Formats: sequence, structure tokens, C-alpha cells
Amino acid sequence: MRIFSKTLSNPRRLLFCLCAGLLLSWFTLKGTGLHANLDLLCQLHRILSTEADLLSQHSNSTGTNSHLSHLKDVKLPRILYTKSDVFNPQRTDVLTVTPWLAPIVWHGTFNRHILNTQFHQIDVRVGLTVFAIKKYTRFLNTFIESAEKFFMVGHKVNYYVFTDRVNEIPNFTFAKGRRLVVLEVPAYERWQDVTMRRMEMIRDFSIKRFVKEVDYLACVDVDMVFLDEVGVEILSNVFGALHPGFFEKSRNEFTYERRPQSSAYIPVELGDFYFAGGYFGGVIEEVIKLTNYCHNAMMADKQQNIEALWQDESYLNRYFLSHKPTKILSPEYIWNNYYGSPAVVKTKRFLGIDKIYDEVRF
Ligand code: UD2
Repeated sequence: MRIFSKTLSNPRRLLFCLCAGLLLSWFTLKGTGLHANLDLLCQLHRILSTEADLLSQHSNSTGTNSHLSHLKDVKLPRILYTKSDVFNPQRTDVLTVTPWLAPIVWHGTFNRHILNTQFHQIDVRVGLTVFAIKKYTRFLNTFIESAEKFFMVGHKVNYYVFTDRVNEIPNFTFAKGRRLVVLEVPAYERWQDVTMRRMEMIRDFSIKRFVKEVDYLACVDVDMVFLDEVGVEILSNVFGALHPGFFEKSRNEFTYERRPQSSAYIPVELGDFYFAGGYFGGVIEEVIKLTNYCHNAMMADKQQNIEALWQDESYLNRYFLSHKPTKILSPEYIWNNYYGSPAVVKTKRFLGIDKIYDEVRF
């Protein structure tokens, strides 16, 4: 009895016993006639069923494999949709894939129904980080209320709100499986430090908390409103968004950091796209890598009294030059009406709110 319970509590031993059982059955099967084979096949089936039960008991009793449960319970949902036509691409007016084969997500290039089915199968959990430091708490209401209407509708979401003004965070009503987590953090004096230190705080909370709670993170600015659906089409290993002011521009017009002394330096002959500082994400491990790189690069520059031209945005662009995003979001995902309404932007999913800088930053 003791050996049996020891075996159950040790996954390696359990697997060893299962394999031994299977081998034994196979050898026996080899040396018998047809009638006996049928009997043995039934036995084998019983062994396999018991194995499955033991595995599920084991994972239930330890709780350690709960995040893997979707691997055992595979369903085969069938959904109807129009077949793709290789001679009829849905968008011909914009680039929809990079030279390193990362999709660029534009309206009309994906079927949300197919994607939702895929991500529901893994019961995806998404974290949305947002900073509301000092006077930026005023943007939170619109941000969260619009996110409840348009962000990852039907999926599990944790809103991680970093703030120094916990008392100013309003109450919200959330759909099932969604919640708000308030994280109290210090407020740096200079607005540049507020925006740059986001990298360090996202990294630290990813390591100690987010990695246990969500599968993907999206890290965005707070002075924004969701106006149209932003769903699982954004999710990938590591993703960034095209800055609305630069997607039509050439390399030499990108406002990368051009001083060679800076860690964010990009020479004029390099660069793929100009990414917005206010939108990046990916699986937690990739977000940790990205934020850790950016924070360390900023600290190295600080030692030399350098601050890159567009703060965290400059370091993010430097990172993406060497660690190419596996998915890129079109500027629909981070639009600003300052840039008008070009024909290629069919919808403004996430829009910057006009603000008077001097009023909110100081
Ligand atoms: C751009 C980028 C931003 C960052 C910045 C660097 C976009 C849409 N925005 O925005 O991500 O790279 O350039 O210069 O790409 N914040 C506070 N309290 C403050 C100041 C800032 O909470 O006192 C937070 C808040 O979440 C805000 C974010 O930092 O949304 C970025 O600051 P910003 O919106 O003032 O920067 P902006 O508009 O220049």
C-alpha cells in the first residue's frame, strides 16, 4: 500500500510503472494466439484507462498540472467560415507580413471567430498593464470602461493598474473572469522617469506575480480609449505596434535615437519600422526579457547622463531591431486623431485622448 501511494505521489515513478506495464503487455501479446490477443487487448485498454485515471488523480491531488489540463481534454469544435483564396488576398493596399514572416495585423486580415475558438481551447488568461501615476488617474475610468466593452471580450482578463494614488481608483463592474488588481508603486518626480520606470516595474511584477496569473501581457498607455474590438488577434510570443505617425515614413525619418553614445542608438541605414512606446506585449518570459533589456539600457545611459530622445520608446525600438517581434499590430491599435483618417486605417480600435501636457504632467 505504501509503495502504491509513494508511486502515486512521484510523477517519475508513476510514469516508469506505466511504461513497464505497457512493455510487459506487449511481450505477452507477442507470444500468444488470436483469441488470447483479444483478451490482452481488452486488458491493455483497461491498463491505459487506469493510467489516464491515475494521471488525472495525480494532477488533481498535487494541483501542479492544472495549467496543463487542456492537454488531456481535447475537444474538436467545428465552426463554419469562408475558405481563404490564395489568389485573393484580403488586403492588397498594405504590408501584411514582414520579411521575417511575422503577421502585421490589419482590419480584414483575420477571422476573429476562428481565433477566439483557438484561444478558448487553451482558456487563455491575459494581463493588461497600465500606469496611472499622479494626475493620470483621471484617465482610468474611460480606459477600463471602454476595455470592458472591447478588450478581449469573452476571455479572462486581469487589469493590472500601477498607481501611487490607490484612493483615487474608482470601483468598476466586471464581466465574469475579469478583475482589477491595484499595485501601489512610487511616483517619480520627472514625467520622463515616470514613463521610463514602467519597464522596471513591469519586469519586477512579471517575475513575482504575473507569471503565475496570466499567459500573455499587453502593456499600454492609460490616456487612451477603446473604440473597437481588440482581441486575441494581438497575442503572440512578442508583439509591438506601428506608431501612427511613422508607418508611411522612410528609415531616415524615423525619430530613433541617433547619438552613438546611447544604448538606444540606431544608425540611419538600419531599422524596420517605428514602434510606439505605448503598446507592447507577449508571453511573460518575453516581456521579462524585453523590459529587463530596456531598463538596463536606460540605467547604463543614465550613468553617462544620457536619456534617449523618446525615452522608453527609443529603447523599445532598439530592442525590436535585434529581437524582431513575432507579430506587429497596425496603427489601428494605437491611433491618434492628430494623424487624421487615412484610407488604410479602416477602424480606430484604440485611440489617444487629447491632453494638455502641462496640465497632466506637472
Ligand atoms: C509617448 C508614448 C509613451 C512613451 C512616451 C515617452 C504612445 C502612445 N505613447 O507618449 O508610451 O513611450 O511617449 O516619451 O506611444 N504616466 C503617468 N503619469 C505621468 C506621466 C505618465 O501615469 O505623470 C504614464 C501613463 O500611463 C501614460 C504613460 O506613462 O499613458 C506615457 O506618458 P505620456 O502619455 O505622457 O507620454 P506621451 O503621450 O508622450
